[in-house]
Amino acid sequence: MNIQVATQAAGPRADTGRDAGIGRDAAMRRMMLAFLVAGFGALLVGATIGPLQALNYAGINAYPSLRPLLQTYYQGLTIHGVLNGYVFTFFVTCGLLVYLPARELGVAPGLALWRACFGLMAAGTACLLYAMFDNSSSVLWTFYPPLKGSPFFYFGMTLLTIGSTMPLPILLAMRATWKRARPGQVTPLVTYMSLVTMLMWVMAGVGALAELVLQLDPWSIGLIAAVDPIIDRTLFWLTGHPIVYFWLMPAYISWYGLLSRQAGGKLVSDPMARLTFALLMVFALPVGTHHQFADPGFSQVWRGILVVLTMSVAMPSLITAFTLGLSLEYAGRLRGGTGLFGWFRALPWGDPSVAAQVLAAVTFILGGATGIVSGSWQLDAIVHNTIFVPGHFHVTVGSVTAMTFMAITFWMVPHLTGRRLVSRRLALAAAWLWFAGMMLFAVGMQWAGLYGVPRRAWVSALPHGTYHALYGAASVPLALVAAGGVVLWLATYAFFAVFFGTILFGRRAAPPPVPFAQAIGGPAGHAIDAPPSPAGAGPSPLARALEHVWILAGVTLVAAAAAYVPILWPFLHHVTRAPGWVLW
Ligand code: HAS
Ligand code: CU
Repeated sequence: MNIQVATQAAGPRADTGRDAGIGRDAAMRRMMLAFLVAGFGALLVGATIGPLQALNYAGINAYPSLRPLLQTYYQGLTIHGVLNGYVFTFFVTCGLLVYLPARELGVAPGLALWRACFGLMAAGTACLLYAMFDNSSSVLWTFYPPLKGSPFFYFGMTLLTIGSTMPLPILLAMRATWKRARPGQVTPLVTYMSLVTMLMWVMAGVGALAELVLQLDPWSIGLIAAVDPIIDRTLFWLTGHPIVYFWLMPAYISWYGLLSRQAGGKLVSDPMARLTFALLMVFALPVGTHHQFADPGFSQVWRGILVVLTMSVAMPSLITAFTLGLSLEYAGRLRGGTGLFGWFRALPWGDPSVAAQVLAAVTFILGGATGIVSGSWQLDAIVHNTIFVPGHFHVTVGSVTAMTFMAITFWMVPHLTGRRLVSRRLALAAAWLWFAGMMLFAVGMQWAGLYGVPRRAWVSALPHGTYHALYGAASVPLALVAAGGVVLWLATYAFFAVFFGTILFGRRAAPPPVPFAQAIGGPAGHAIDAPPSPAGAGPSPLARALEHVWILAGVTLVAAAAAYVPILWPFLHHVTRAPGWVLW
């Protein structure tokens, strides 16, 4: 049963003082902290391995000295991709997308389901860790068959994925409770964005879950002898493209829902934030096959359509660039910034949470541009399977998502634990080092990709002469990659010193409230930590129209079916049966 809980320890809606409410409030904080610790614990391991891959590209082979912990570059790369891409992001997101709406609505989440979500994901992670560290499953984060890992890998991945969908029913129940008390009102912004994100993810997850449950799980335990690599790749990308928005949208929730307040201003448009989320959901699912431009088996016409659809999915991010840019400008001008760029300098750069998020947004200009390059079929032919692609995704998930999540911890850990940040300066250093390291690393990779340096290649294991003959022309960009990797190592440890230092040793202080932003022109109750005010302006017609999330979900499913049935149908009529390969 949902009950009203205290929404902010030090916020305007004070605790009712009821014991049950206080107990539940403490339980919520503990759970949220557990999600953060599990997620960031995964990042600590994953990010520690990352720079080894950067050194690999500069011709430095650190792997032989890491035996028996790591046997190969491919084992390290699998651990890096799985822990950072899935485990880190899923734990943090499944915490935030329950906790923030619960605070915003003032409604307690279903704790049993939230714990089950944590438990399933933790069990999945344990299986994955076992499978990856025993060197049985160096199948990389995409786990493409016919590469064959151990059953622990595929069952672990299945549990992790199922667990990650569980916030949806929790959110639906909280929203229903809130709406029952306020018939006809639109869902507050942060809850709306969280709900659309989870709806998108649950629909998208069907692809990978079908691949795992119908093919890879039974194959791994010998129930079926062979699988179809092309069908499985297609099912993977049905989830594998939307997953990038499952990484991006939680960061956008913070940018739209919190950052304008943290920066000292207001969100300039609540309906634009809703529109962005609705469009991301509708366009995310149909475009997965843009990862398969180089694969055989589907028509040229479809490839052309995919380019158009991919450019469409970039549109909501362009809306975000303008809405966020204007919100930041508004904050900067309120803080006294003048002139063309004075507002940018006037932002509260001394606040590590603001600095990390603004820097993350700056990296996304490069990340978005390289995404648009990859989304064009002709240009993708040049960069596909080169290190241009990891260059692209380190200035998206590696910066936007990772830095925004770090930024959130800078206010959230004090909020959850009642402990002050151990060092603002170290937190700021972590943000700037991460930004500098990621930019060096990504620019180097994108530049080297244009020379044709392949991704996912243990190039440092080649004899020196061969390495130089093949990649000598790209030595300058590859040196940037290595330098970026080393700077990222420093950033990682600066961040973790702050994160764990605050949890363990931070000085006691009054916990800060959740910095929910207020929207300009929106009703007072929109996206702020106050109950809706009857005197406020009514929600915009756009916000009202977008309130019909089930219709939007229906449109998404129809669009996804229209894009996937014509591609999958011929594959289903020409099934290839591949036995498993173990190449490591
Ligand atoms: Fe991507 C490959 C296309 C976005 C992640 N992508 C990947 C892979 C990953 C990934 C992990 O079409 C590799 C998968 C693998 O292992 O093979 N991607 C796109 C497009 C977008 C895009 C069109 N990707 C992302 C995001 C990711 C992500 C987001 C993670 C979070 N991507 C592709 C394609 C491939 C691909 C192909 C396959 C390539 C291949 O050959 O294999 C778009 O959504 C991007 C739109 C973004 C923008 C930027 C907006 C900018 C903003 C910041 C504004 C800044 C402000 C600050 C306001 C248009 C919002 C103020 C600052 C001032 C200076 C004033
Ligand atoms: Cu994609």
